[in-house]
Amino acid sequence: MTVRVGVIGAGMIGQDHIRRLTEVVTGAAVTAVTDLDQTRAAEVAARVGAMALPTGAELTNSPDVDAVLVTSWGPTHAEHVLNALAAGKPVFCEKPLATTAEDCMRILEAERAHGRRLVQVGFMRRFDAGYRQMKQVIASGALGAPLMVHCAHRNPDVPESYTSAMAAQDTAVHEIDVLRWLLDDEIVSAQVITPRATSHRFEHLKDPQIMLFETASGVRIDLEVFVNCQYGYDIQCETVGEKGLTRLPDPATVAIRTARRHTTAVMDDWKARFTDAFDTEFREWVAAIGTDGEPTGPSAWDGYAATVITDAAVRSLESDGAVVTVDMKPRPTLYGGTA
Ligand code: NAD
Ligand code: ISE
Repeated sequence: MTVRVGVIGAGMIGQDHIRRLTEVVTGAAVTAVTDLDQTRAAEVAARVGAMALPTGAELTNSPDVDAVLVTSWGPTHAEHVLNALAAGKPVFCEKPLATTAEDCMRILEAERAHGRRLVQVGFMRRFDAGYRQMKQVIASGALGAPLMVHCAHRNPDVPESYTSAMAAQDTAVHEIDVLRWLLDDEIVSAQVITPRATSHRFEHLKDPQIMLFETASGVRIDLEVFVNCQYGYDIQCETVGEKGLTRLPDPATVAIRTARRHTTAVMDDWKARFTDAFDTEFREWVAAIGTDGEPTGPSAWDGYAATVITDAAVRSLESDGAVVTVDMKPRPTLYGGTA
């Protein structure tokens, strides 16, 4: 069966995912596109032979759309996900699931009313080959119990519109999700401290930031978020256990020797670094919903958890580095919990 996907939001990542769904993944077709910018929607839709529709609601309710992909701005996600749930259609939502814990809860309640999963959140690192290998190593017990995780998330630069809170909400949110999954553990507290600020930033921005998280079992995580590091896009992750450690590999790029130097390239951005992960993420999503309609990737619960943990980190940043307890509700049975 071909899964007919309608896309809400034809900006940077929306266009990239449309290309992926039409050129990389088999078993899917993009049949409808909408964007606040209707000219953009029409251009993008025409490239792939899809309809351009005026609103997200019309797209979701179209009989030519089996599943919805939400790639609009974060504050609009909740409305589109709730519409898809009301229509009983699977929905893939780029991160964040919603920008408030309350909206995430509304989504969880709407999904639970169906008694099955329909929502997947776009945390693509779970589909990255390196993180998947690290997870296998940790789960095998070869390292003993994990004790500490050291991470860095560096972007070369960010626009003036990027705020200090976005370091948690937009950037660290990827580590927050992938570490909960990697360790199979929950984050219970967050603290954010700020070293001397780089001069390569807009004045309003606190950059870099050091984020410290603690999990329910006592693992300590330190994460450097440095979004104006200048030199490239660089993602580091090392988990130290009782008997050894496992480290995320750097992406493979050819070595160059010239002028008495031996070099390898550093990636430019997240698009290049996680291309394969995004491809796998969509292959698995299309295969899952094309088979039994139920996604198997990061759930609405994971989206909720990421939002409440980033909220705690932002509160810490805004209260001069206080340790903030994560206020998470009990996990419902639909998502592997007992509530
Ligand atoms: P963008 O600004 O390039 O594109 C967003 C598009 O959505 C714009 O064209 C805008 O007009 C449209 N839009 C906004 N609200 C809409 C609405 N209610 N209905 C229809 N169209 C609407 O932004 P982007 O960089 O593509 O980011 C989009 C989302 O993807 C964000 O939530 C962002 O956090 C997420 N994202 C995820 C990753 C990742 O690594 N997984 C990377 C980048 C962006
Ligand atoms: C961006 O929105 C992403 O999601 C990227 O993966 C991340 O590296 C970047 O910092 C964010 O701004």
